[in-house]
Amino acid sequence: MTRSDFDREADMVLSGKTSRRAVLAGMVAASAAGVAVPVGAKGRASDNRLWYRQPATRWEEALPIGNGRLGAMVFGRTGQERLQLNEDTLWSGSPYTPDSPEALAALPEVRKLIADGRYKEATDLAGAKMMARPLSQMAYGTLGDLLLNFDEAVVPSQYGRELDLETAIAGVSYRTSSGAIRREVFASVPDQVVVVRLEAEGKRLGFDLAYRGPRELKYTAANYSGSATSLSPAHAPDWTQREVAETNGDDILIRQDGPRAWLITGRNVASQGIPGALTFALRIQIISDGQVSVSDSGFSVKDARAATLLISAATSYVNFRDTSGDPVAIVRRQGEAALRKSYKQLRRDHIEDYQALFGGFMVDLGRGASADLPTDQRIVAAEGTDDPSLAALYLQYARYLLISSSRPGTQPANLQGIWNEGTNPPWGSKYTININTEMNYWLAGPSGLAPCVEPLLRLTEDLAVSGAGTAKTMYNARGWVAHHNTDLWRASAPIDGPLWGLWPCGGAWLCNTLWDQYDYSRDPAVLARLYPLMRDASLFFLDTLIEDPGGRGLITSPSVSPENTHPFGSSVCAGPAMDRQIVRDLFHHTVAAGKALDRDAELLAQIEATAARIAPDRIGKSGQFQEWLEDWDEAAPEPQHRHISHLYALFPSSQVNPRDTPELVKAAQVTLERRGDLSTGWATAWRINCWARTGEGDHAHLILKSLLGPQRTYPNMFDAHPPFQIDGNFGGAMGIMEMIVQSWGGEIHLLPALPAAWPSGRLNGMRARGNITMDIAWAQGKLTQLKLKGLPGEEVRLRHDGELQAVRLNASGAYEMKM
Ligand code: FUC
Repeated sequence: MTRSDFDREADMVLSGKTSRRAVLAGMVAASAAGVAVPVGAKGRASDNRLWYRQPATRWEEALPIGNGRLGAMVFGRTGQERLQLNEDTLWSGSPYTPDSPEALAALPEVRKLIADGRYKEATDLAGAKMMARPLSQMAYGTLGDLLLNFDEAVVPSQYGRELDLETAIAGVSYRTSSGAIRREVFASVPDQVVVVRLEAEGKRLGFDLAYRGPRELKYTAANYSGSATSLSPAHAPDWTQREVAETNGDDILIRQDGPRAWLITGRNVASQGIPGALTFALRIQIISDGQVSVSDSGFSVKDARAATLLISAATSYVNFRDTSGDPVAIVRRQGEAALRKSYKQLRRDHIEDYQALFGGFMVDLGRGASADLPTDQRIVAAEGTDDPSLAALYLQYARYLLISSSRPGTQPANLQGIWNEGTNPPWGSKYTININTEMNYWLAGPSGLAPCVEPLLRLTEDLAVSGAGTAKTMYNARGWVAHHNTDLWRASAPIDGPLWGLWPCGGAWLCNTLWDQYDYSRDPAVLARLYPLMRDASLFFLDTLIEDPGGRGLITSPSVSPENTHPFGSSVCAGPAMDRQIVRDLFHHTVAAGKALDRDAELLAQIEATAARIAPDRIGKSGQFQEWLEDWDEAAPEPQHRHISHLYALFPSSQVNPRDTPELVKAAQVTLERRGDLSTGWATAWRINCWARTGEGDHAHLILKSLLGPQRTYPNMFDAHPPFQIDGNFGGAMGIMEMIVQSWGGEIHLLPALPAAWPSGRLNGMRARGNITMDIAWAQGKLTQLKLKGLPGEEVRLRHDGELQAVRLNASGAYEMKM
């Protein structure tokens, strides 16, 4: 781009014909009035935005942007702007195989100790012989901070900061004595760069750029002490006790890379004795009408009316066994390619790409009194007052977060999506697959984000490779297995200790999650990739399920009911309810998929026969849904434990449902009552979904209110476990949809758990299983409109107010219900 191109563009600003002066003036006036900020927006601001009247002081106030791979937290500060950066493959360590070679020999004895009721001894033996070596997995780390130190210390007025979910752009605007300032930041998928745009009216911009590497960002538990929480110590995050991992970011080198770019390179670090093997590169390119000076030691812009920073980043990660990539070549290529586009073009291409996913889905649950308050104030008010449009915003924000953290070709959303400030994040910011990773993807199919699931499918394909080794080494079994956690290197052995790790169903639950997602889109290409994963996961259970000595059917052993201690001083047991439910689903899905593809008939028959022999669910003496094969629930030491693993059958599965198994639903309600409504963020979200499945909309809504309040939602609307964990955002969003529409058992359930707090509303673009898109509206609690789109001629079964109705889509695949 030539200098004159740039000048012209600087005058045009963002939305086309509007002059920069007019846009800035309008924005500042609007933000002062506490209303619309979006550039180019006409009329009232969209409700799809987060906005604030002050800069972020702490990380949980900063606003996340991301393109699935690159993430940034934008603080919106006025003297020194901070952009905290992430790249989704910057983890510690290198390819490793932690499977214990001593596990197999110990397996029969561990099983026998369990069968004899000697649980503590079984735990000790498994702890000594079966656990991963090393005992912990690798951690996801930060890429460091970019700091923009502005020349002038200003006292800003008319300050506004926002995240526009319609465009996926974070904006900051304020006025100084010499004019208006505007910044925009977004992460582009088509151009693979984070773009920062700065504009000034009246005055000239000047700033220095500084980089703060990961090592300086090492933080400890103390950083979280301010988190609002009423959790009991038993629920407090256990990561605080862990040793602080070594930091990423050794050997940082900063140098000039051409006349207007800076190149920063470094290496990841060793962790738990696994050496580091990744190199990373971060490149910052500047385009400005001002004076730019770049050297090995400094980077500054003076006297500019506008400036654009193009930030590219990469590591040498190729896949979980290959770290031979060339990140410097990648960031140069991406940075130079982006340079060929004008700012306006980069922005337009970004918005077009983003809206292809975000658009077409609309939710309106009504507008309450707090709807026009800044987002942080609405969160504070949410626990006490109904704010239906905050619930709608929460749902759209979750969609935004998934689009921004999980795109075809990237890593899946981890415990923090892709946003992580430190080098010792809670639980390593890994993939915890005994609930958290699965929860991240529940909303994808229903809310029209099927393409965002691809990274989870690819991770599972990797795990089927590493997990085949684990199955052979630890269990001498065919197929593949993954336990309760995995990382960038797809480690699949049990970690942390038997209490948490000795659980063989992580891979199977991933398969079930992928099947459910497939069932929304029915994309044959996904089915072809998924079937072999499910089949081989099934093979593992064909080889390892054992007959319950009490004659109740087939069970897993050893296992745990995730992370919950039974009355015998351990969690280690045989045949917990969740395992039986997960394996039953896995077997049924495998058979359905294999038949659809006309594959492996003999094996499928064996799987089907084995499925029928799995020990059934049981109701205990208090009328509760039994968590274990034995009726231990009453005596378990943590009756309000956050995991509700045995209710997997109710949600996300539909093995237990009000139509077919009302007695078990009643038992599930007894269990939900005993467990209590409040828990960690994700566990609160799971409870909402379960209550919605039982048809208790008001109860689900009551819990939702606590999720939306300041105990469970940070000012930037990130879910608080606490600390920040993204699963609650995704799971809570799913819970909101489940109250309005459910899709299970071959039927679409309309308004199955509508809370009184949302008497009127509309949801457009929601999906049901079978690739059906629907628009639904209601008023005074009654259905007023239903439109469906799907395959021409297809029959769709609708359930509403207890009545079942089969309707047929017309020749163009449409159906409209007449009220
Ligand atoms: C499981 C949960 C914790 C936390 C961690 C990441 O271990 O029990 O609450 O969410 O995953």
